[in-house]
Amino acid sequence: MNKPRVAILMGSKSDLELMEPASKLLDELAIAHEVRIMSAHRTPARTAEYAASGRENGISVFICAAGGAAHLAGVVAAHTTLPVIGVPLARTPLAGEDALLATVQMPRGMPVATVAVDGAYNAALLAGQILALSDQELGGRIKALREATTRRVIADDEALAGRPRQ
Ligand code: RP5
Repeated sequence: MNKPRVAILMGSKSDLELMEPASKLLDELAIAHEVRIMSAHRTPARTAEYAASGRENGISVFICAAGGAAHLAGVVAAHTTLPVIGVPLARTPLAGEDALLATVQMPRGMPVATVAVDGAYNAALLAGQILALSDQELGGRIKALREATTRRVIADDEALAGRPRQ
């Protein structure tokens, strides 16, 4: 088995379903990854240790997802200089606005590349694009995916344009 290059972390098992598109896309792109539950608040020492040892364990990019007071991505960023992508999740009555602000408003010197609320797919794609900087074959797979996305939108448009209107 290949060693994971991307770590998908989430604050709770209850976040798993929302993060499945990330794992699925990394599988499609043949990027070895692992999915772990790490909480900034409930397992702070374990999370800090995991983040700090990421580089020596072969991780290149962290994807960190959490809802509510979403401090996971920020805490991971505080313990590594590897790139950290934050995914705010809509898990409370505030519909993700809380998690978005908690994830994106990092202090200078501690960046978290924050994607949209529930943006698991784009987080995985961005992780792939970062890895592709030094992996030409992966770059080719990402290019093919982009082309497929473009073709799908054009096909949707053509199907709609061909439909008679009242
Ligand atoms: C956050 O609190 C987690 O990331 C999750 O989105 C939310 C709720 O967690 P549970 O109470 O379902 O474990 O830390």
